[in-house]
Amino acid sequence: MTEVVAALIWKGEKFMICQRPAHKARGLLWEFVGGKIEKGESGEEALTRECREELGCEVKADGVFMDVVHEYPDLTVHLTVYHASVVSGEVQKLEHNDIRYITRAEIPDYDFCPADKDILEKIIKENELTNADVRDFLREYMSVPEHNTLKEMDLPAFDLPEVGFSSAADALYPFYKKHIDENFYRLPTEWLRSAYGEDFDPEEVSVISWVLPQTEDTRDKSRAIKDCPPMEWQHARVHGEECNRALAAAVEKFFRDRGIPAVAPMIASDFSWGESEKFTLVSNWSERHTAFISGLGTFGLCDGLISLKGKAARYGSVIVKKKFEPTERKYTEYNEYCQAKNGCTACMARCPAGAITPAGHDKKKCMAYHKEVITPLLKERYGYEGYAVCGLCQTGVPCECGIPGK
Ligand code: B12
Ligand code: SF4
Ligand code: SF4
Repeated sequence: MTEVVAALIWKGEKFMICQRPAHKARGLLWEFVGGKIEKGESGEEALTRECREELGCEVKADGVFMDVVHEYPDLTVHLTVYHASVVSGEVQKLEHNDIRYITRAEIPDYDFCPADKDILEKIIKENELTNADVRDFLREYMSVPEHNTLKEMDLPAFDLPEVGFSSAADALYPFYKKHIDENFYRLPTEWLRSAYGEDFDPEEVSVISWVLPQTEDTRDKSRAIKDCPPMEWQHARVHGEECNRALAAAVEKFFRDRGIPAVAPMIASDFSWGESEKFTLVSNWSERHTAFISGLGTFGLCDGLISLKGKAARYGSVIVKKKFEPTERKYTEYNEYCQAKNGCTACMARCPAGAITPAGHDKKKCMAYHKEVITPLLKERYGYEGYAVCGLCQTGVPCECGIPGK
């Protein structure tokens, strides 16, 4: 059996195919760039070498896409196809008759080597992703202990995520652009434009939003304290947020590996914060407003978003050029789940800074408490000098881990 490797290289929604030279076996048929593994080489090393020889550029393998065994009359090949990307240099035609980037829809226009049949079928099928496939991917990813960890505390950072979907064509996106800051906050299509340098039709774009609920252990410990949250909460902000960002990167890659343009604003190089007269501090993408639009929950008096898993949680999202069924918003008001209108004052009582009043959340007082009280308290109590957050208003309240009254 001949061991062969090949590269599946996506450029946006198109992938690379190469036409074999006329004088070789299977002449003028199309294939994926690659070749035989030489003695002592790993699959990845062989792929890099073959691409250097055939394309004149540096290509990096990034996980196996699939492998197949195919019997030709003259040889049997075990072909392993890798997700790969060009990391440096320009693609050149050093070996092939032609090199093209094609969309899935163009596959029938080309005659491929027979060994590639199952690979092409998988490429087509991978586009038929459902909401459930995406939710399963997120939950499976976060089920891996190394992906969901408070690190030195050796505890999971979060419970498994709940996932919501919205269309970029939802009227709430332009509504929030105006509401937050027209010159700063970006629409989903503006994020894609910035990442890919082209325009996208909002009808074809979806936003995947998730909530990562704090664990019962972290919530229990935070609930027991009145002035400064425990180290579990701090680590959930630091290491938990690292997991949240790694999840965003994994979701982005999940789509990009399938030739679907995707961007995770929170890890994009042009994610930024700014000062706002209306909202004190704003970022150019708001995870909470995205979760609200994506059917995950509504805002509370303290600003926190109350999801179906409660308010003690972190949020994340990825924008993709793919249509998904939007999650139904089981609410009409932006603050529907909050019980302040029925006299709830629990988050006001929990706030040691007096930053929450019936009028809402005073961000300046909240920020001052973080800096002036939490930071020195954490140092004194735990010798901790890292990024310090409060978040006491998220626990010991009726909206801590579910929709109050439901
Ligand atoms: C800046 C920021 C802060 C600032 C300012 C907070 C703020 N409310 O904006 C400070 C440092 C104070 C802060 C503190 C905290 N933060 Co913070 N923060 C952010 C950040 C980076 C940006 C938020 C932003 O852009 N806000 C913009 C303005 C517009 O939001 P807003 O004032 O909340 O919006 C209000 C209006 O839009 C109104 N509204 C909504 N729809 C409508 C419709 C109509 C018609 C009207 C009239 C009004 C209206 O309701 C909203 C709430 O009142 C986000 C991450 C992100 N990129 O989203 C995290 C984020 C919001 N923070 C988060 C967390 C967890 C915290 C803390 C608990 C600290 C911690 N890590 O433990 C505290 C909680 C403080 C609090 N009471 O909210 C979470 C949210 C958790 C949750 N349940 O909501 C986020 C999403 C981070 C994450 N990735 O999960 N944060
Ligand atoms: S504690 Fe009560 S008032 Fe505060 S956000 Fe939750 S439900 Fe609303
Ligand atoms: S994070 Fe702390 S200081 Fe800020 S509003 Fe909540 S309880 Fe108050």
